[in-house]
Amino acid sequence: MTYTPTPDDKFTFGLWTVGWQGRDPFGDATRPALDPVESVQRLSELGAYGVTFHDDDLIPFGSDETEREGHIKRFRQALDATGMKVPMATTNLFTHPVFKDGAFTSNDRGVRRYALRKTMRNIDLAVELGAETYVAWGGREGAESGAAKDVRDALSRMKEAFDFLAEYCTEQGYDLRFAIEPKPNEPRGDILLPTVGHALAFIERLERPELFGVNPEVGHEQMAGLNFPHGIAQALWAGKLFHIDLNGQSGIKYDQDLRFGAGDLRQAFWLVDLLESAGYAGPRHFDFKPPRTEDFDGVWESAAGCMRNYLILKDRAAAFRADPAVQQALRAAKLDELATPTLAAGETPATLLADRSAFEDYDVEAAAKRGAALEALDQLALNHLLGATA
Ligand code: XLS
Ligand code: MN
Ligand code: MN
Repeated sequence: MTYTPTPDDKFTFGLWTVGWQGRDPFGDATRPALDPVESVQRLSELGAYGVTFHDDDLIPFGSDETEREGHIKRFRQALDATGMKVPMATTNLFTHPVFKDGAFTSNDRGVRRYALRKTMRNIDLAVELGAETYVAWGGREGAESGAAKDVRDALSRMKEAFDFLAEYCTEQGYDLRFAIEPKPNEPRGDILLPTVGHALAFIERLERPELFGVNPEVGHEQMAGLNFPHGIAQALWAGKLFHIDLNGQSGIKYDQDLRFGAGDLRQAFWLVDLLESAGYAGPRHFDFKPPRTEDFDGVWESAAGCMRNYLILKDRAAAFRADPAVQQALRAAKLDELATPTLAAGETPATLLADRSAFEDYDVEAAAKRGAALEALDQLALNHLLGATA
């Protein structure tokens, strides 16, 4: 096994990931700006399938029309020359000071209308470049204090924005779906739609819910102490996993955006196992930040590491599933029974009430005594993850 990525693996990277200059709240940039054209070339050489972008990653904020066309032209040429794709794009609604109190939910109505226009403009470009998914991360849709945001009004404004954008895409005949990206906090003290669960519930209130899914990010759920694979499983179950942001995070702290595989390795293993066994067909998108300790060698090293770690985990997860000892342990732990409906076909409340074996004659003590056999199963998983199956 060489774990060398190819475009068939569908690995994609945001221009803002390898292009991150390392500016953080306590320190200045440690790396110069990276030309998007170079990112396309280098990522293609490393075996990636494509790149994604915020409008401002490609076209610096404030560029005039001629400059804008120039940036798009150079980018398009790089895509054509390398065969790299753009499956997703998104809007930067958080860097410019105008968005300090949010975009779609800013208290200032003029800012909200400006945010819609900025988004519509980049949707047009996304579609031109062949994107199928439009991500919406509400970076500054939130508050630091209680009275600052009427959350019910803000959710109404958020719904208004998404309903409007869906209407726009439908009118234009765009084949584009939206993926809402949850995050609990950072840069706001608290952000609206903080978890996958909140986003899934919100989507059902939209006028065209079928056009909306989620773009969960590993670290964002883990910042809230949540189990990422469980969130992904629920999104898959709901038919809403439209996109995914892969990276690494070590527990409940600031958004670390480590390379994929760093941070919680066990959750990374179960995540890859889930995506691969569920047949997730979308891009494996890395949204990470090469640490500011690194020069450009370190940047490309960490980008390559994201893909390599995914492929290693994919291999380990496949070996785990194929192992006869694991299959036996899965049966011992009754996973096949969980997949069997609790009620027989056509069973009604009356037939269950009439079934004495379900209650009156049920040996509840014997069932309570039986071990669930989950530890043996988990140790087998750990053996596979660590490559210690001998
Ligand atoms: C920030 C988000 C952001 C989105 C795209 O925390 O992860 O990078 O993925 O705007
Ligand atoms: Mn993040
Ligand atoms: Mn993200």
